[in-house]
Amino acid sequence: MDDPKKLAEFQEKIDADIKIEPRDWMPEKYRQNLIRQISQHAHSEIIGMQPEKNWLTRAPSIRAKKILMAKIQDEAGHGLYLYCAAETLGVSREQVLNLLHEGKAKYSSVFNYPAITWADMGAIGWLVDGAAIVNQVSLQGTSYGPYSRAMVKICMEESFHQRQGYEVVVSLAKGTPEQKQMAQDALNRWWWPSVMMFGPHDAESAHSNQSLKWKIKRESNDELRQRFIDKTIHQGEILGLTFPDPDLKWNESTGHYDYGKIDWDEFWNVVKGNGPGNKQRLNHNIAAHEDGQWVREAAIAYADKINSKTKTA
Ligand code: BYC
Repeated sequence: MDDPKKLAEFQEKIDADIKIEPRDWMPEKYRQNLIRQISQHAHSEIIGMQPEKNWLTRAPSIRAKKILMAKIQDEAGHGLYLYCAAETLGVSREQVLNLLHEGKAKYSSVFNYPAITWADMGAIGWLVDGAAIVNQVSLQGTSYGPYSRAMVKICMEESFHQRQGYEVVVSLAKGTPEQKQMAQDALNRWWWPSVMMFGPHDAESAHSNQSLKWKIKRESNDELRQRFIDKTIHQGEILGLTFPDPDLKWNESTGHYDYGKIDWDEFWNVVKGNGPGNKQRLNHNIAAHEDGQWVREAAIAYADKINSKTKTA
């Protein structure tokens, strides 16, 4: 049990929008909740590289290849940055990776879908990064200092990613009828998984109440989902693309788009490990980690060598 006085002081700091820093006192549940969310966020960035790396060798031009390469590299940076933020809470990189590899830690459901055409590179940037930005701009205001600062840097790069994807979609949508159809097909397949990225509806969201009270999250899953939908529809319609949701329509009275029912059975099925690509994604991450063992050993040996030289000097 946390000391009630300390708990009250902590809540006062949160209410006053004072950031919590690694050495500050924090309730154990706050620490655990942050470790959970930040490490899962990091896993998403790292596993999220996989659908895109699939197209590096088949990009339609050197320009497209260079841009895609830079984007994927950014995602790796985001993951490493976020693992460091999690480490400031007293957990090791090894611990969080073990939880992922044992299937106990989650990563974003959206990365378990396959990227089967070049148009998917457009849809991922436009929709998946587009959804991620909405979520991450909100998280810039999170109460934990290292997470908040990581979000500021990450959001700058994500906005480039969203444009990279939209540029691919624009060029396909304005191309031949076959190319436009590729863009439409990618939109059809990536729309709902992107809408699901925001997590369960607020009433079903296990962590939201406490996370909002502690300002780990600044807005609810449904608020962010609605913002993403509202800002994205026009971007598709202007290209003559249609969204795979017959219930999508502008609601004059709410000032938002109404949207259809989300298939939560599909969502939970994917989250529980049974989506089209879960096994492949996780196995690939485990294999890459094992292949990298010698790199980690070499880095540690090198650091030891430098340290012993500094001590003798
Ligand atoms: N997928 O109580 P809730 C990127 C889980 S990568 C899987 O609402 P919370 C990119 C949730 O974890 C950036 N699981 O949770 C990279 C919880 O289970 P646990 C991706 C999900 O945390 C490469 C349970 O459901 N962005 O942009 O309050 C290429 C109940 O949910 C999902 C982030 O990671 C899901 N979609 O709110 C391209 C954002 N949704 O942990 C692009 C950071 C929910 O109790 N994370 N669950 O076992 C967050 O903002 C929050 O964690 C969420 C969920 C809004 C996702």
